[in-house]
Amino acid sequence: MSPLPVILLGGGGHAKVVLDLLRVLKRNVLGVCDPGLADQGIQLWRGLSVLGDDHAVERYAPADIELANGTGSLPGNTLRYRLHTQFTRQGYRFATLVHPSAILGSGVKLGQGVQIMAGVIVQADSRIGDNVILNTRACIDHDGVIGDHVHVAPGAVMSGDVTLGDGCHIGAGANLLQGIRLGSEVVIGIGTTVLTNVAAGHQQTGQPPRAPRRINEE
Ligand code: JB3
Repeated sequence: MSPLPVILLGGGGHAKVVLDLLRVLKRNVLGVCDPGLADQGIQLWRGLSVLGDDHAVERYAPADIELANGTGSLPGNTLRYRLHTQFTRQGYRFATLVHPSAILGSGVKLGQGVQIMAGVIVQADSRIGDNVILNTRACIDHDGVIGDHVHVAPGAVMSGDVTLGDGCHIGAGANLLQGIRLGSEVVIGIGTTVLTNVAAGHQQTGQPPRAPRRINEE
């Protein structure tokens, strides 16, 4: 059975990357819903019809289409989460998209609406929750458990057996030591190295370097 046609939600930065991915996967994209584009009277966005705001989705039965969440998730912005939960409650499904350049190990399980961008590596037995973005070149090593609505930003590295609670944001280029556990809604800043567990609702940012020492000094 050929995959269902797709409607893209959002027409900003993240949506450009999702649209490229849909096209690489040769998905039939019916159009984009974005209140911002619609309010400006824009009818065509990157070759796609602007269908209107999100109510335009309701012209299609849930069984006839899939949605692609083109809104990104940054700390403090709940739009991506709200779109996913609202439309899922209405019976719509979100396409799970994996870029052909990504590498998935054996036993990897992906939730609904997961977006795995170019160059991502997910190693054996990792589990990725619903509505997760594994952004460009992110890496989840073996036995990772990634909760729902998590965004792992470009180039971030989770060593083996890392657990991220729902709604975590892992900044670009961050590194998590093996076995680390983050509670829900944790924010890790760009480039931060995480060596200890972080409790739910906390953030860890910054990277104070240690003072320079002579090489070979004890
Ligand atoms: O850093 C990276 C690699 N990506 C970032 C991504 C994770 O988050 C990116 O650089 C941006 O910082 C951000 O991308 P996003 O979410 O696409 O943000 P922006 O470029 O500002 O576009 C948001 C779009 O959502 C705009 O076109 C808005 O008009 C649209 N929008 C706002 N409210 C909405 C709604 N779209 C829909 N469908 N429904 C809404 O209610």
